[in-house]
Amino acid sequence: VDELCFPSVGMGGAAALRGAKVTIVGCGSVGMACASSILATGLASTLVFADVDSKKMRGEVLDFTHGGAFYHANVKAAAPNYDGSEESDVIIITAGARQRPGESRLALVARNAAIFRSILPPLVSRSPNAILIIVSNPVDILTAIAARISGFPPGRVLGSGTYLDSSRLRVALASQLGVAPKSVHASILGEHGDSSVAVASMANVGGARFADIKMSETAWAALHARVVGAAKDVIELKGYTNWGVGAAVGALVGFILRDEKRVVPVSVSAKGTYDIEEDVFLSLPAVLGRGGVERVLRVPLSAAEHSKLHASAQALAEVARSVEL
Ligand code: 6V0
Repeated sequence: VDELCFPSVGMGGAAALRGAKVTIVGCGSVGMACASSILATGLASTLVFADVDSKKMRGEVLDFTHGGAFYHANVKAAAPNYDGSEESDVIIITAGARQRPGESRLALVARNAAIFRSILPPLVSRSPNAILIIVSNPVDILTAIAARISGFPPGRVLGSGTYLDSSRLRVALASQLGVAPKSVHASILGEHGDSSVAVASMANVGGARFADIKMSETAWAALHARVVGAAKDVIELKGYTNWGVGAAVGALVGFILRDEKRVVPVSVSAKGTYDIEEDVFLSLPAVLGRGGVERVLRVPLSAAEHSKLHASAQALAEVARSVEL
C-alpha cells in the first residue's frame, strides 16, 4: 500500500479518533468528485483510492494529499490486489467505462459487468462488513450484479440510482417557483434512465402539493423529460458528468455514517415491494442509516405512477436477462 499521506499527528483532532474508512474504486472524474464531497463532510478519517490505472491513481492521491492541511482524512492508494482497503465502512464503485455521447446507459452494461466480476471478490473479502454504493452505469443493473457477486445482504448494497435525478428535478422546480431546492420535496423513482418515474403525487413545496398547484400533466412531463436529458446536455458540453453525482454520493455517505435515517430515493432490491415481482434493483424511497438501506418506504402512488414503476422494473428485468446475471 502506498502511504502517500501526512502522518495523522498533523491533521487535528478528528483524525485521532477512529473515523470512518471509505474506499473509492475508480479514480476518474466521478470517483474524484465523490472523494471531494466526502472529504467536505469531514466524516471519513481514511479515504482509499483504487484504480487499474495506477499512475493516475497515484497522481490523484498525491494531489489530494497536498490539501492535507484542510482535510481531516488520510488519502491513500490501494495495492493492485486491493490491499489497503481492509475494513472499509463504505466502498464506492465508480470504476468502469464512461457513457459515450449518444450512448444509452444500458448499452454500457456488458463492459461494466465484466469489470465488476473482477473487482468485487477481492474487495468484499477484505471488507466483509462494508456498505457498497454503486455509481457506475447502468447503475441499477450493476447494483444487482454487485449484490449477487458480493453475497452481502440486500440492505448493504445500494446504487446512487435516481438520487441525482431527484436533485435535478428539485432544482428545476425550485427555479420555476423561486424557492430553494432544499424546500422542494420531489422524487424520481425507478430506473436511473429513460424509464424513470417522476412522482407528481408526492411532490410538494413547504407542504403545498404540486397536485394542488395544478401543474399540468404536460408541464410535469416536460420537466421530467428535461431531467432525463440533463446528463446528455452536460456530456455534450464537457464530455462527462461528475460534480452533481459526486455531491449526491457525498450526501449518501453522510446519511449512512451519521446514521441519519434519511429517506432518499436510491437503488435497492425491489422484489416484493410496490407489488414488483421482478428480481431487480431500482430506486425507491429508502431509509438510510449505519446499516445501509434499513427500510424501504411504501408511499402512495397514483395508478399511473404505479404502472410506470412496474414498466421500469420490467425494462430493467429485460436487460438483466440479456446480461445473464
Ligand atoms: P472515467 O473518468 O473514465 O473513470 C473511470 C475509471 O475507472 C478510470 O480511471 C479507469 O481507469 C477505472 N477503471 C476501469 N476499469 C477498472 C477496473 N477493472 N478496476 C479499477 N478501476 C477501473 O469515468 P467517469 O468517472 O466519468 O464515470 C465512471 C462511471 O460512473 C461510468 O460508468 C459512468 O457512466 C458512471 N456515472 C454514473 C452516474 C450516476 O448518476 N450513477 C453519473 C455519471 C457517471
